[in-house]
Amino acid sequence: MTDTIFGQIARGEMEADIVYEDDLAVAFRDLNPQAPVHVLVIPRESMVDLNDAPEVEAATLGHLLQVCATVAKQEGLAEDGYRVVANTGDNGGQTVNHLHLHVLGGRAMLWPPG
Ligand code: DGP
Repeated sequence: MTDTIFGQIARGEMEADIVYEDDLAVAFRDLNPQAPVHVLVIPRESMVDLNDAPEVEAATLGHLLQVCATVAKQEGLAEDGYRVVANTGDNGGQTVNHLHLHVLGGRAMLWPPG
């Protein structure tokens, strides 16, 4: 499995502005925010992207969504709404090969995305 900067953040080897963490997941602010609130939720376990999902514990994947909801509530996004995105592969615009969910909020999102 390729090591990435997110793997280093998950192991506490790289600094990040962490807003939530537990045994399975870490959530931290995106370095290049695309919205007033932009948090990345990653599994501690290394997986490249959603293509790995069938081989991963379903509970871990479900937990990542629960962490997104926890973070959204914590950041005051729950009532007005927010967007959760998993960019996957080249066409998805993925640049870091460690599964991550973007939690974006604090403004109205456009649809369709670019
Ligand atoms: P994606 O394009 O879906 O792979 O998103 C990767 C995001 O990660 C991008 O929005 C910028 C962010 N990012 C890249 N390197 C770092 C870093 O070292 N720290 C933090 N906090 N965010 C990073």
